[in-house]
Amino acid sequence: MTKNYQFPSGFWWGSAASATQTEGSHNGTKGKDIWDHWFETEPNRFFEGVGPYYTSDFYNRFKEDIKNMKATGHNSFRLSIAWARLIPAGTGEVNQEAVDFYNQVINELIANEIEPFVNLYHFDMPMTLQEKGGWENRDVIDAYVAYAQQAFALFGDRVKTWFTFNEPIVPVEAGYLYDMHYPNVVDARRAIQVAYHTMLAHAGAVKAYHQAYDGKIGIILNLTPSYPRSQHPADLKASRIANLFFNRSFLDPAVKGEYPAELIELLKEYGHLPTTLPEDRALLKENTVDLLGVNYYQPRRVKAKDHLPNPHSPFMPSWFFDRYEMPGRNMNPYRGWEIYEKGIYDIMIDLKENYGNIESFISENGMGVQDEQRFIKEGRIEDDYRIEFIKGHLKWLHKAISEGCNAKGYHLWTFMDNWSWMNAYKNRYGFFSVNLETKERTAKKSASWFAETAQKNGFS
Ligand code: BGP
Repeated sequence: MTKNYQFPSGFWWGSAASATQTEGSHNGTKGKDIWDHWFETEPNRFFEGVGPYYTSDFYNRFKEDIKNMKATGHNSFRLSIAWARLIPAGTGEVNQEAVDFYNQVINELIANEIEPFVNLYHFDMPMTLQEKGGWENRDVIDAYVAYAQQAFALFGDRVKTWFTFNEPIVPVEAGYLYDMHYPNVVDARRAIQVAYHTMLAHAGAVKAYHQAYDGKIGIILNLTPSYPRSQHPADLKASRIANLFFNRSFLDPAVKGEYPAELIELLKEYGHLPTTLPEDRALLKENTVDLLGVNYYQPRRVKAKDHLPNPHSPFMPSWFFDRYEMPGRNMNPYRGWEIYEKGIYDIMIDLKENYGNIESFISENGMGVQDEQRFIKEGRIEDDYRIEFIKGHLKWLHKAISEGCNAKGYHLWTFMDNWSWMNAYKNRYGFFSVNLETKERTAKKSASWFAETAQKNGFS
């Protein structure tokens, strides 16, 4: 007998996107951000010569896209505002052209009964502020809060669901530990300061929002559940520390208003506590989130170190654990990420048991695939693998909800194929494919499956 997976009424069906990856139109009034700068200075570093200028052109085609969202069963959609488009110099004057653009997008979504979820920061630091040190500079916290206040004032009458940051750990890891994003620093001390300042900026924006508005504000975290190789105490410890660094370093301050004591102890022991001010503690404690977006792609499999780290090598989170290549794991061969559907359930149970069952939703989940054109039949990409991927994750989300988890929705990454940070257009994630020459959008099979699922509020 086939089981029926029916979701609670009002479940959020939709998808997510970000400004840099979709908007295009960089030649007008938008200020430069770190992506513009990095691509201009090192175009062949990661982008295959295809920079963030070359997008699906949401800037000019959002009406058509929103119509397509409606047809795909969306009742909600997450976009991000490009800080450097709204305030080109990072601080000061607001760009009226940007205000008009975001107003039109928000109004169009609402007119189509799609609730706009607006995220303020998706990896895109304005270049003027990066030149002043970016998140290493405490003044940038004030600049960010002023930007957030500006956005609330401009759009807060209609936008009732806000997010301060998408995956704030990514710029920390990729930009300050692993040399994968600009500014290409490899220095754990600086990374920790960046992470800490980002959380203060987040709390400052939450405070400003709660003081003047009655909607909800949250943060979007990419949670990667840590699974130990075995129940051996050394493996368990390795897994616990990975979880502290990669999940709890943002999850705990965002939801509980304080950092885990074990993380503080560990950083203290190695002389890596960030520079703080006495008032920071109250700011974090008093300004926790109303809801949490969970981006889930892959778990983290870890084991105890095979070899002790060289004590003279620079401090790194990887001092405390090794990655564990679990035999037989199910990999997405294109992106190199493990597909482990149950991870979504484990995250939700953790939120229920350890984080007060905070309201949450899956804010990103998706499958990047190369060369999808080879799956075309009669003019349509038959992406059954994506449908199976979504179904598999939704089943575990359904189970979590049936056990009392406070999960309110599911957003796919992403609505249409888009440009990405390190591999340009190699991996495609969308419900819609985009012809990069003509910008023509074409629905994949998953789009009609999702529309039907959203319409029935479930599947069997
Ligand atoms: C998330 C980001 C998205 C998106 C996605 C897919 O981490 O929030 O911006 O890019 O991952 O990753 P990628 O495009 O690198 O395959």
